Amino acid sequence: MAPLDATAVAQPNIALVKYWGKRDTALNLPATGSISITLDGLRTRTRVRFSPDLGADSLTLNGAAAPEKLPRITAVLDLLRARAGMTLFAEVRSTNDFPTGAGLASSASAFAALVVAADAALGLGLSPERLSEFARRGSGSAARSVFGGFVEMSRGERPDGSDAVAAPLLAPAEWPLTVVVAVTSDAAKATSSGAGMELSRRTSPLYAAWTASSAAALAEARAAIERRDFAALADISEHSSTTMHAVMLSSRPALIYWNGATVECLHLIRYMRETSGVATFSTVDAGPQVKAVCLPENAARVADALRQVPGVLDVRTTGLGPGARLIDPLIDTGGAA
Ligand code: 2P0
Repeated sequence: MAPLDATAVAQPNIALVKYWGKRDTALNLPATGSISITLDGLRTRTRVRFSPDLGADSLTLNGAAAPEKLPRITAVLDLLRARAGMTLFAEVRSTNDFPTGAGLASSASAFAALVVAADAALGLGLSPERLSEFARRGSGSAARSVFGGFVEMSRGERPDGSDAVAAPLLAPAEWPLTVVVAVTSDAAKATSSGAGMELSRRTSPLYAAWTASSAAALAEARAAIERRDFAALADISEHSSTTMHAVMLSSRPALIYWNGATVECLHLIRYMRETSGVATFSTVDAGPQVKAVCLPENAARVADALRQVPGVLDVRTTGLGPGARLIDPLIDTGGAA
């Protein structure tokens, strides 16, 4: 008998080699692969409860009903229900202990936690690879948060998307980097990643060059990670981030996810690396927050410096964390409530 009720925790991830563009929107297949690090500390906790007493799916996010986000959740639940051969509706309760929808990849942890909890509630027992595939249907980056540490997402070649899944490269303890997140806005972004990617694919003159350069960037980053070569990883990661933002900026109309404080943080991180030899590099996603990836011994210095930048609202420091996992809600009350 399936337990029908399960709770999972997942953390966001930050791509070092970015994904920006889809080859199939219906199956949510990425145009390129990507490489990411899964964070510790920023948590999404999701309970999924299927019941014959429910007349529809429902979603509560941070204690408030979130009907606007329900269709994407229901779409993923429908896939899992079909796999399980059952039709019960579900109540989904999710909490984040970090800003939602502002460039901290809340959809990554959200769909990774959802799929892991729903898989257990339905008694499916899916493999990590299949969990990653179902998480991808909710959000491309969520496929990566199924795993911890350094993770590579494959573009995949099959039309059905069964090989567009993530796989672990290194466990967190094998290269324990630290990430300092400078929060420069807590407003939800104006253009969702999905809509932004489609705009870039249709209108940016740089889009073809961006997707064509991906395989070389992935190989370079993979080699740097294998050698634990921070300088090489810094070089390719900053280049992937700024090139993705060049694609965004060259879309029509332009996608400008940065604010003034974002730009000041980018200058500061580069200055610290080039003039003071601090091992840090920047990466920015579809939002105004800046993530400074650091060797652990440099993180406090980077955090102190970013805190001084006008417009920085908050600075959070986190290590690398594990992939999405089930918890016993009666025992594990840590992280997001
Ligand atoms: C990434 N981003 O690789 C890139 C970099 C944002 C910028 O994956 O449409 O929420 O749900 O597949 O995963 C954010 O996009 O997009 C993202 P969908 P997703 O991390």
